[in-house]
Amino acid sequence: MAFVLPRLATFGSSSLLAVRAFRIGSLSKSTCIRHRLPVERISSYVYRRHSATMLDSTPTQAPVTASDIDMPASPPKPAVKYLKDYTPPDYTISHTRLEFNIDDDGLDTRVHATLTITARDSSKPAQPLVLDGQSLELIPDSLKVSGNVLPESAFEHDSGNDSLIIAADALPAPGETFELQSVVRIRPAKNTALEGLYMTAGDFCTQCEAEGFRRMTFYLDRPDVMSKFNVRVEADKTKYPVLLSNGNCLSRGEGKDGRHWAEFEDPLPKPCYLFALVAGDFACLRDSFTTMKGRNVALGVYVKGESELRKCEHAMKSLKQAMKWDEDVYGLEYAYDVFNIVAVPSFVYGAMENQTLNIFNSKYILCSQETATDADYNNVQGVVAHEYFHYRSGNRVTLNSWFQLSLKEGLTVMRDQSFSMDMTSAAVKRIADVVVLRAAQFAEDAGPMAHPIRPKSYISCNNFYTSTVYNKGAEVVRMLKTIVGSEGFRRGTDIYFTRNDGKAVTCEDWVQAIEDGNPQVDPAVFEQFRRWYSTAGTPVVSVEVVPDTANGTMSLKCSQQIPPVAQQSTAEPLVIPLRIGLISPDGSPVPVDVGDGSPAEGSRVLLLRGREQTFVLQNVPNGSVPSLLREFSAPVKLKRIDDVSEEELAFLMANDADEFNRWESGQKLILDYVLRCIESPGDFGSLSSVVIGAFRETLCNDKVDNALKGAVFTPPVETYIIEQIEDTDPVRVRAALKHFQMELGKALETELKDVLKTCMEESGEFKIDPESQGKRVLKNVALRYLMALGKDETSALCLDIVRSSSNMTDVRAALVYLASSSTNERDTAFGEFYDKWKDDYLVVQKWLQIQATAARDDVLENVKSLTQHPSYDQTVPNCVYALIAGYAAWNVHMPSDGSGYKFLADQVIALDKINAQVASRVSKAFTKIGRFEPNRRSQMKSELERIKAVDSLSKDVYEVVNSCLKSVLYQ
Ligand code: B3K
Ligand code: ZN
Repeated sequence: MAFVLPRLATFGSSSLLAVRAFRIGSLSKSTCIRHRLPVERISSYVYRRHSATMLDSTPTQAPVTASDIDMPASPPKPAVKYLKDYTPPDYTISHTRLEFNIDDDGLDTRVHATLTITARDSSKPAQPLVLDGQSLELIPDSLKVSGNVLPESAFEHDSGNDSLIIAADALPAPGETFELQSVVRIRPAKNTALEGLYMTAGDFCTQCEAEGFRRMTFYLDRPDVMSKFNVRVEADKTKYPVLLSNGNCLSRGEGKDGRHWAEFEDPLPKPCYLFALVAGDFACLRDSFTTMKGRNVALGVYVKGESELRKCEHAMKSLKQAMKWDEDVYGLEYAYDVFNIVAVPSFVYGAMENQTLNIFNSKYILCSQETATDADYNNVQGVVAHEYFHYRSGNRVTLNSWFQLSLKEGLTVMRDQSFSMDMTSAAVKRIADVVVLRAAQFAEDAGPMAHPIRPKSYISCNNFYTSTVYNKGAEVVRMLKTIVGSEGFRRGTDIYFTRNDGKAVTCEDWVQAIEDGNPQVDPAVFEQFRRWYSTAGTPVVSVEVVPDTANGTMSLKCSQQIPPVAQQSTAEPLVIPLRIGLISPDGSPVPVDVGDGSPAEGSRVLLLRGREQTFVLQNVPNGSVPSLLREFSAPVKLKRIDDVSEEELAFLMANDADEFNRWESGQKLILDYVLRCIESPGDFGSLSSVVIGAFRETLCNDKVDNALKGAVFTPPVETYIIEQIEDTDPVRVRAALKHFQMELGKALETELKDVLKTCMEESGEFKIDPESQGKRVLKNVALRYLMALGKDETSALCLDIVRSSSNMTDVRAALVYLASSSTNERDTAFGEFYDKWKDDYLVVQKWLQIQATAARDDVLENVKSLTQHPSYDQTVPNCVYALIAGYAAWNVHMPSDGSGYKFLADQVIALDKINAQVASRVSKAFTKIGRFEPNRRSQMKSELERIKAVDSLSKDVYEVVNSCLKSVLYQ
């Protein structure tokens, strides 16, 4: 798997570029403006095949013209941006006034902008003002500097390159503040990219992160430009009665012809990616929150109609819990008077943290017992909290560039995970987060798009909203907390939030604040810790446990290796906190004594810093068993070099005080068995009595929480197993997993039936609390194993649940089990379910996803026909994620004839014309190319080449496809 990718060509000095670069279009009048463009702008216009010539030639010639250059046959390669090239902006915008005149149909919305601009460094020579702008129609003579219309010769609107360039000599001298006015026409109804201002279900809303603001007006669309905003929105009053934007509403009024307007002011400067505007017809659930200083904050959750109001109560409750938790745990109070959330059906992401006006994918707001599962309820709680927490970690303290994305996302994910651990079952939440990390992030870290949590380069920053930036980023923050302790972490966060309030900062500023809050920690630890921000790949920590019974010691001989990954062949050792414990043979905890005179009663954190390092534990009773990497204290792969027997894992499963590691030991038992089955496909052995006994004991142990039992019985997902082996045949993986479930189901049939019966009898009134949810988890896990036995009575029970259960958790689970079966009940259940829920789009999306992810040979045919179903709409991201991304994640690798890959490539090509970000997300299924056996690899390669050859492919899809193809080349 080792490969090193060459970088795309970088370019030389800016003067060289100035004389050799040319643009697509607008060549004639450009020379006076062009020669002052910054490097990053010009490089994106340059055809790569000319780069070698450019770098070799002498930078003294006269500007070239179009006729001097033979046009390349291949399309231009999108430009790469590098972290090392960051420079602050030439200009700042202290104030932004926007007026949105919204037309009824979304085909001719006018945006008037007045920007108050100053050169950032008045001692520097005047620079051209280069503004971003995409899909904007500039109204003639609307561009004015300090009230004077700019002549056409003074600016260049290059729609091919999404920019507006105003010549330096058309602007006031550096040091003088000036106003720039413009009017543009936009067409929200035609905006299928769902960035900027767009229409969803007849309403208008915005999405600006990362670079959507430029689709509404010409601007310095980068997070280190922070501005105060005043906004006026005007629209038809009947069609769009609700008008919202950031901050406080200063005034409202009625205009002519049934129109109305509202004026908003956001007093705190913010980057434009946090701008938001909504105009539509919504119902609102209102509430309020009293802050720790006694201030009243008006809260609102806006949804499509009155009937949806009861479905946002959980979201409102979660918001209030999050506001209180941030005060209690971080001492952070909300400072505005208003906080609104608007839920919309068409949204590319989960939600967006716009200042005071969050906009959400309705999937993460709406929930009711009948339509949402327990997982949905927990997701709503987590996502509402996440977006609220961004108010501080992201909004008040923001980023200086998109390379620093993990600064806000890693920290905010860590904060939302801790919040959910406090609100639900801590161990089960931690397990769920680690399952996601291992299945998604570890795979990403070993694939063609591996990158550090702070990427060094990108083509499209939208491609880097990844599991690495988010989930591994959260683990890195969590490790800092583990190293400095809870109190030290709070001292550090206090410094971070106070020192950087209102600033655009970097990951470096974050680590510095934690370091400054913790002078008791050796600064060399922080220095080394910073490497996590620039190192890709999942470290492997190998541990050999060597007991010395004569001396009563136990040596942990540790080493760390960081495997070579895309664009990184070697890496320096990292600081890895290993939380460990010891268990005596009778199951009781043993204090961990590292010989420093203060043995720890429970767990102890050891810092692995060298490539090899041995820790010697003292006063260890004979036969004690170590519990390593408790709570998953670092995002690493732990390998025990000495053999760990099934008996030892069973012992840990029963006795470890760390619930995470009880679960982990069970997972190891399952994984070892499944991997053995994969190796010997014709001859699956039976499960050992030790394994069966360990699972039986967990199932029947009254002291173990039901939700934890459910997690223990949930086998590792296929995507995780695939990462454990080379040259995988996914058909074998599925067969081995299925066999494991049949074996365990057979062995524990009586106990599982008892559990199912008890849970069904005790289900009682529907509640959302850890205990009730735990019962549902356990019940459905029992049903899963019983269903694996293929008995008619179980499929009949599943159908009965689909028909009669009043909660979606149980209904969905039963549908999932039926989906992979070949029973008559399957078709009946899916038919009846659709008929019942066809008017509820979120439930229909579940129906699509369950079919796309079923373990059956005919899934592809079914998915193809579902793309033609009246309920499937390829312009709605949730539909695509449910059906196409669902299929891509679970089934695309199954057909051995490559038909899955062909279908996926067709979908990527079609979706790219509608929404590049959605297409790019779907295309990431191809990043698994390195994992599979040669036949599948070559099928994927052909499809990737087909996608890459498509005319006007988006840079988003190009970047993914190109990385995958390069990884094949360098394998
Ligand atoms: N910040 C948004 C994600 C925006 C994605 C832009 N490509 C949601 C979040 O992480 O909170
Ligand atoms: Zn976020």
